[in-house]
Amino acid sequence: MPYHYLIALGSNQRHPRHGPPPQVLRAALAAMAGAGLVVEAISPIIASAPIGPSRRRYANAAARIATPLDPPALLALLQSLETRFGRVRRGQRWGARTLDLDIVLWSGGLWHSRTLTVPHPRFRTRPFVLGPAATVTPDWRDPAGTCTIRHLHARLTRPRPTPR
Ligand code: PH2
Ligand code: MG
Ligand code: MG
Repeated sequence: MPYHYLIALGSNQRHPRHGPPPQVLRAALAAMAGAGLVVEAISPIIASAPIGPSRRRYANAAARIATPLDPPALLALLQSLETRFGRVRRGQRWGARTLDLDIVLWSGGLWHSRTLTVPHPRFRTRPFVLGPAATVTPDWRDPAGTCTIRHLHARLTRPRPTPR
């Protein structure tokens, strides 16, 4: 298994069979394993306030996986799972979704192509990604900087000194 990945999972819509968002994430992790990905570590599932236009709360989690697939091949697999879980792309950015599976980091460092950028461009400022990630990949580093996940998470959650 040449590659390791950090995957962020999100859901803010119930699934007719699996049920509410936390159950969707549990079923998605089982489906990832069923598709041949080696799921090495799973974070707790958290509830988070929505960022963006959708008003429903999210369930979020993170997983560390191993696979021989390169980033575009893994993206295709994750998107097929999103579709299998009934995700409908309505063309609205950040619309409500039954399942979102994002590649956040991989062991190969930086990846950039027309359809995919790794690290995920917004992961450094998202508590709902860094919180779960800090439990499964605390020592992984941001390849575009020097910080570990643990450090990025601490920086985000540290209370700011109040300006005078
Ligand atoms: N995902 C988004 C946009 N906003 N907010 C939360 N809390 N959790 C998410 O997973 C999320 C979001 C786009 O993928
Ligand atoms: Mg996303
Ligand atoms: Mg996505």
